[in-house]
Amino acid sequence: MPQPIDLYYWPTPNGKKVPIFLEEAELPYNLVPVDITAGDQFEEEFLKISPNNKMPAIVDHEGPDGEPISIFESGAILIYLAEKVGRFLPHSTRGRYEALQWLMFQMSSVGPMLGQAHHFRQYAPEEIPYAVERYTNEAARLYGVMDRRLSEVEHFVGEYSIVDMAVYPWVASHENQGQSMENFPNLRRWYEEVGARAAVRRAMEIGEELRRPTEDLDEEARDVLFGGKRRTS
Ligand SMILES: N[C@@H](CCC(=O)N[C@@H](CS)C(=O)NCC(=O)O)C(=O)O
Repeated sequence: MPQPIDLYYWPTPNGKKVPIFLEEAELPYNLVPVDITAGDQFEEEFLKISPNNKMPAIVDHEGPDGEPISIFESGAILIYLAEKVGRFLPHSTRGRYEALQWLMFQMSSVGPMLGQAHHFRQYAPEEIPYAVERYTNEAARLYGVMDRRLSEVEHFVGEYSIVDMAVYPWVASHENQGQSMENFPNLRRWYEEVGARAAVRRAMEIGEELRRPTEDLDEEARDVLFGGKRRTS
């Protein structure tokens, strides 16, 4: 019986990528809540695992050499887990690089830009039309890139992979980013298909009870997430 993996987690799009994998692969895990609205991400013990003060992170007590290993950055976690179980990352060299390039696209563009669109549309204390327009337009451009790709292939790299797991929770939040699935029929077809998977449905509910609705983010929480309470040392 494998030892459970510790999953340092809060229910956000980046967080949800990892339970999607764990549920798909049926790997046992312990949820360790990291309340990023209360500042848990700045705790000394957590920074040892995740020095950039962000979740998700994992500790696998049965690492590659039999010793515990900790990993931060959701893309690295997904690659690690895929290699651990030998699934959800193509085995051929060509297929592997195809997956890695789309995963990097998710990590460097889809996550950060859609995150900014959400931030300026919902969380910014004052409306900044330039920022709202810039990031909403960039989100729409990225949705277009994904829609085009998914007009050619069933999933981002043909077979269902860690790329789909990384993109799905971000697309699930499309309304917050000012996007309508009506405009992206191929992405919508993919979104509905991936969202119907039992493991994805289970994962998307993980830790939902922990979340505070946007309107409940009080001044203190906003300061921890976006303001002067963000410690760097
Ligand atoms: N590139 C990182 C981003 C992770 C990330 O942005 N996590 C956010 C929540 S979605 C977080 O923990 N924020 C806490 C903070 O910035 O203090 C990854 O994909 O793992």
